[in-house]
Amino acid sequence: MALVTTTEMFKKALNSDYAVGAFNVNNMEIIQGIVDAAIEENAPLILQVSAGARKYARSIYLTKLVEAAVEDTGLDIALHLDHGEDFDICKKCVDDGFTSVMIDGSKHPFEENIKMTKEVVDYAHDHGVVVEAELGRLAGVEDNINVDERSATFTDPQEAKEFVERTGVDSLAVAIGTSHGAYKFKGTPYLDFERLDEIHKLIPEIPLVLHGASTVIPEFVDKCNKYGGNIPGAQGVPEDMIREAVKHGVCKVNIDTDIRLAMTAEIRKFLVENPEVFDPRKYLGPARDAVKGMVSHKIRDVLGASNKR
Ligand code: PGH
Ligand code: CA
Ligand code: ZN
Repeated sequence: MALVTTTEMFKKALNSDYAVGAFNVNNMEIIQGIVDAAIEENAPLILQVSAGARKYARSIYLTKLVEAAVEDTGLDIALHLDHGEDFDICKKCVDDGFTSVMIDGSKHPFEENIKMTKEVVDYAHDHGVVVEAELGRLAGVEDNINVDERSATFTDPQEAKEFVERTGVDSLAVAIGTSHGAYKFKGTPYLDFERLDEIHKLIPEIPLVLHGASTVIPEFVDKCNKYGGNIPGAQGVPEDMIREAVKHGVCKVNIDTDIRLAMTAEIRKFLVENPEVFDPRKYLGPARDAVKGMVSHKIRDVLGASNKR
């Protein structure tokens, strides 16, 4: 039992037909719900923490909670920094015991992205930590993509090859049409699988990462709205599209929004139905169960990662 890097997890996933779930965490109940699901499904697991989550929870609390999960359950878990924006935060996380960090230089010009990524790779590898980088920009919901804009923002396959060769990065996040949050598409969902395929064929040994991969599960959106929420028109990546992406080299699938929705739906429902209750355990407990149920479903039915530990 230990905090482990993603190296072994990705090696197995790359040569097989499943992907490892990477779930964003920022408190105890979320961590426990996810870990319980991974145990139940006997699945490999990445817990990831953003800079915002580190700030919210105060970084040491999250690290210690994840260490507690490892000690409590005997599960191998990779602890990953999500969207590190510069060398400093990546270094801090390496020094804090993270086993994997993401340097997200995707908003910078190509050469600058390479330079930043290389610097993080050098430091992280010296300390036995693996690195994810990103190339191309995730589409926002306002970017109603036409073909020209697509090639301007989506990951260019040839650039991806050059990027990986020059940085020595361990895995690569690609932009093929997903975006963060609960409003990913205005009309029909679209992902550029041809592009994904081309990238995978050019760098077959590099595990690809799909950000913005929440499905924005309608059941949870409806439940939020039914119990006083106001999130109309939310739409994510259909589950079938995630399954398709996993067939084309995607080894890590990032999920944050679906956790937020599962939790909030449950808390909203509980508080509306039990107005006399004010013990946080009474609603955070069911919220934890809801996270577990949702994550089990993802691992089993979407990522195909059950019994792949
Ligand atoms: C993600 C999560 N985290 O890095 O990419 O994306 O908003 O789709 O959960 P979602
Ligand atoms: Ca695979
Ligand atoms: Zn992301």
